[in-house]
Amino acid sequence: MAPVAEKADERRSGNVSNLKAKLLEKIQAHRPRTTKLVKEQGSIVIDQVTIDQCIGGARGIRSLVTDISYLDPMEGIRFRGKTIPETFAALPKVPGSDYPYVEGFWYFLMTGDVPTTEEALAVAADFKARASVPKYVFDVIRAMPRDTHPMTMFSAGILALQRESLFVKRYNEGMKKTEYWDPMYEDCTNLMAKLPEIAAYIYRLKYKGDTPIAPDPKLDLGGNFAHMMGIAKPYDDVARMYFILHSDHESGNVSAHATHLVASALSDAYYSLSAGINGLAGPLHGLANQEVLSWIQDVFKQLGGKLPTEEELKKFLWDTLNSGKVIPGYGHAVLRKTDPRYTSQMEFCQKNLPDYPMFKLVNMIYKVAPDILRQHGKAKNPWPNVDAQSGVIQWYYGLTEYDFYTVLFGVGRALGVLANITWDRALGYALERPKSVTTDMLEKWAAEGGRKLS
Ligand code: HAX
Repeated sequence: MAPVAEKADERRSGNVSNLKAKLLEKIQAHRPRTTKLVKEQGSIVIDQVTIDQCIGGARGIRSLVTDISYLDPMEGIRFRGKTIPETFAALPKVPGSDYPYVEGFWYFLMTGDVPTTEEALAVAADFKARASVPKYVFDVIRAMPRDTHPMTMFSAGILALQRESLFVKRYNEGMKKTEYWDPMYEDCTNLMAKLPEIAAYIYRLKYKGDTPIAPDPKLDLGGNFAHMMGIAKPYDDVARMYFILHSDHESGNVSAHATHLVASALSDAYYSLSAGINGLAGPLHGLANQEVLSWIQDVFKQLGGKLPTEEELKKFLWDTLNSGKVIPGYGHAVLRKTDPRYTSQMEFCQKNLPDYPMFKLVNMIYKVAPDILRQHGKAKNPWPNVDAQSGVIQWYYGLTEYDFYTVLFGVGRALGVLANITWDRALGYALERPKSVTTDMLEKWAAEGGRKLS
């Protein structure tokens, strides 16, 4: 049974879904596993750290726990144990659509259980009850100069909402640690329900002459997002696919890690997600989808709108590398094969826009870039990541303002990282505080052949 405080929150939020009760069951079943690992098996060694990992961005060090998703270098992402095709196949579909309810995916990420259609619809109803965005959020966004990057507007909009935090309210009133997950869940769900409207508002404000479109309460999250963006079908399916594909990539990537890190200080979901979104805005992370489109446009521009020959394309790729830039959309910190999120989007393109010149160019790049990156000899992974394909689909459906693409990524990424920080609170994960060392220390340990571990 949910505690009385939870019931009050449910009434306030109009929570009509069984998701929260299911989540509580899952949390209660999971807690003894974490407690046993820490109390009885905590000193068992699972990894060691080298100097290049210490200087090189902690790459590969096993020091984070999440059950929401796992990234295998050769296989790619699994959400709650399912590959991307398995996830799409298992979840209940929106009627008349090829893709599932994003709300059902949220249920799946939170609980690990595939929802029934009724359960997905109940989450959709719950989201609708929480979706209204306070006017002051739009006022904050509107107060920014119009040429502000949309990611800055998005992050500011999320941060402005922080005054709504139920976690802060309950924390200040005093609550037990075992209850922390409850207002965290409420904040995360409230935030997730509001993000699509905030994102679409920024789009219409910045690029469509300040003509926001009011939400349609009859539509699911993906359908409503397409409606508020003002883009016709099948963009609703693009939105569903895009949000699900971008949701989570285990916990070590910059946006997920930044969200988790900030939340580990018991900062609420608004502070935490805003931090994660700021990390996503970097060109080596989420902004790469914008960079891909800008690079592709340059190729077309220099050739007067024509597709390049293979030789011309090779030259463009080498020119990019020789000018000290990275090939955007290629390489990955963990993956060592073509990103299955790339493949999934490629399949969408093959079905819906097979003859689109930009899709043809992306396929040409896929044919030649891995060899060039191998010859270049630096990137450990010469294969494309999620960002190499995603902008093309957006462009095809009329979303040509490519500096907005990372905001779309951000709405999707919120699904995974908000589910993660809800579980962080449920399992009482600690304040994150790795140890740093000095260069002198590293040099001394290097000379001694390694740090002496007593
Ligand atoms: N083009 C050129 N050089 C590349 C490269 C690429 N696509 N990918 C990696 N390299 C270079 C690195 O810059 C690095 O060079 P230095 O030794 O001079 O520093 C070297 O190869 C080794 O890097 P790595 O170990 O293979 O890759 P990292 O784990 O350090 O970085 C990145 C992973 C994704 C940041 C990297 O591959 C990259 O910069 N790719 C292009 C940008 C991009 O597509 N980012 C999106 C990634 C997916 C994502 O997070 N989306 O949000």
